[in-house]
Amino acid sequence: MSQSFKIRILTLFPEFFDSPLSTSLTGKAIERGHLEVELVDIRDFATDKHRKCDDIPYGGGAGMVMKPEPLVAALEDAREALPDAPRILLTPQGEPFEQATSVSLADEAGLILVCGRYEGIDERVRQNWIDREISIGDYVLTGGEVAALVVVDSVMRHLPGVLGNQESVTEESFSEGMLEYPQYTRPRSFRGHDVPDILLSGHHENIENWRREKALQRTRERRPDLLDDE
Ligand code: JET
Repeated sequence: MSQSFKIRILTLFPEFFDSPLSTSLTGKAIERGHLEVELVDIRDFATDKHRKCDDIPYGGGAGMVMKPEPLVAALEDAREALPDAPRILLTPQGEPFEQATSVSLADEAGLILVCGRYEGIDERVRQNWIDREISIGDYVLTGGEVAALVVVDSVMRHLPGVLGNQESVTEESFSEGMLEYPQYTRPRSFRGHDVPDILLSGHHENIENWRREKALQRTRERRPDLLDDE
């Protein structure tokens, strides 16, 4: 089996990750040794007695800024552990995180994910100790933790051995780059709403064509932007 993919997460709230990382497919990937997630508490790198990690902004204004010293010490420690992994800051100012981003991150020599809190991190840290900035979407979160979980969940699915055959085949199907076709399960009739007859026909070619048409129709209606290039 291929070596375990290592992700180190720098955060002020390591406990935030406990249940999401132990549950579902991510939990399985960790159990089976495909993925290793190291949670590092930035506060452990603060040297003063109050273990202070934030401070007021120069120039004034509301809120607090993450102090450089503990964060850079945590980043230096991470560099030593994962010398070739990109140091990625989760921030609304980053490049948009897309499926293609996720696929390419799975090809890196591990990841170092930095979760910002407060109004952000000191600009000098961003400029000199961060390789890349990623945004999971145009909204503001309380901190980068939820965004880091999105990245872990999505990247994990591209690691060799994580998805079973069934799930991999679904990913490669014609609907790649389009929205998914509608799914149904038993019962055949539910509170007066029936499953389309074609899905019960056993005619695989007709079913495939129907699904392709539904996926296309749904994509045209909801996300025409997905059909623009290609
Ligand atoms: C986010 C990521 O909100 C998001 O990330 C968390 C966050 C909140 C506040 C500040 C921050 O860092 C900013 C910074 O940039 C240099 O220091 C990050 C929304 N979409 N993707």
